[in-house]
Amino acid sequence: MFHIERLRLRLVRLPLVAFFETSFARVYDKTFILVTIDGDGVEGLGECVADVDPYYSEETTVTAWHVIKDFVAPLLLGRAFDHPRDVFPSLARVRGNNMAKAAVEMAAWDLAARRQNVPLSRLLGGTRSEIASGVSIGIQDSLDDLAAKVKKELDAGYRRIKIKIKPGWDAAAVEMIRARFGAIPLMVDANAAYTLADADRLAELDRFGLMMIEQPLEYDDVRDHAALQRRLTTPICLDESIHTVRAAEEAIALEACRIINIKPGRVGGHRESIRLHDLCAAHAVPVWHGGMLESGIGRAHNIHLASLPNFSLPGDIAASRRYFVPDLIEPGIEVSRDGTVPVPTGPGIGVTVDWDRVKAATLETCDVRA
Ligand code: OSB
Ligand code: MG
Repeated sequence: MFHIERLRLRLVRLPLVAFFETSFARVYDKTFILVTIDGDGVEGLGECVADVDPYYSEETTVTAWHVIKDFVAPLLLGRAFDHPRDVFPSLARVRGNNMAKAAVEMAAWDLAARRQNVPLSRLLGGTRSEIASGVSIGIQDSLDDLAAKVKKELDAGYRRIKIKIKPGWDAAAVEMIRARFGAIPLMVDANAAYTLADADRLAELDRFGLMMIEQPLEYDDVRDHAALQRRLTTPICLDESIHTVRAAEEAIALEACRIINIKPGRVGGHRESIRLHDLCAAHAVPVWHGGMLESGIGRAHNIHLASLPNFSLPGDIAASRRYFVPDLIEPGIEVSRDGTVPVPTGPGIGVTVDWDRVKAATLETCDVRA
């Protein structure tokens, strides 16, 4: 049992070590909301993955701030919960806004785990002591730049390479990687940059033996992905389209994908991620953990969640140094030479926050009490 007594929101901005480009935007820094929950003399932390612009999903830092402060907080403050799995259902009156809900819900899981003095992975039902790590490489200015990035990440030990693609930066990039690096575990992510009219062009990727193609079509589509999957031998993995467990049920029933990427922010937090994980396991659909350029705080949450058994493919959970130097946690997340990350064993998310760095990166703060 734990109480939610105070919620603190901080708007934090961190410069990225290198720009990150997807089919929808190039970004140089990361601005996000850090959520702290106080209760019973313990503190829980959550990171909101909404960006400043509504290009990956509808939510932004401004909408999430508003929804947390004015709608989520009043439903939770002053209440006691037996278990953090009860937090998400108590927010049912608020439609959607999963990233806003997830940041608070995940902070509640961290708080509950700290109260019990156990690692978050234990409370979530994790079974592994380390997770397999892959990298997501953004669109580059040239194929030579891309080749240099791929080489660097393979040398660092990462277990699979994902590259971002879009029309005009797809088959040639994959062909170059296959020519220079051979049969490495390789996949692509289009972030919804194509339509079903591009099916022939996407089928040209089949000859490269990719592990999967992630979210080729519209961000909220299931039906066209099912039609596309019937025309591809490469497995489709859905990311953006899986915004609820129900959407995953539909996608699996329609055979719109063979793999699913789980991001807790996209589905409303840890409870919904576990339900999605279990649904996929029951249908023999492998899952892997996605990433949203999180700081070490959100990244730590992701590591604990990815310790569940059906996370059978390497995820987008890489070392802190690929994103932020310094990170908000000390030490940062490290990846071993064999491409794994240990699951922290301390209470809660099990990482140490450098509050001076948080303070220096904070643009705005807001406290909400019962
Ligand atoms: O589609 O997985 C995505 C980053 C921002 C928004 C969407 C995505 C991504 C990534 C980066 O691929 C994954 C990471 O390294 O955090
Ligand atoms: Mg993606």
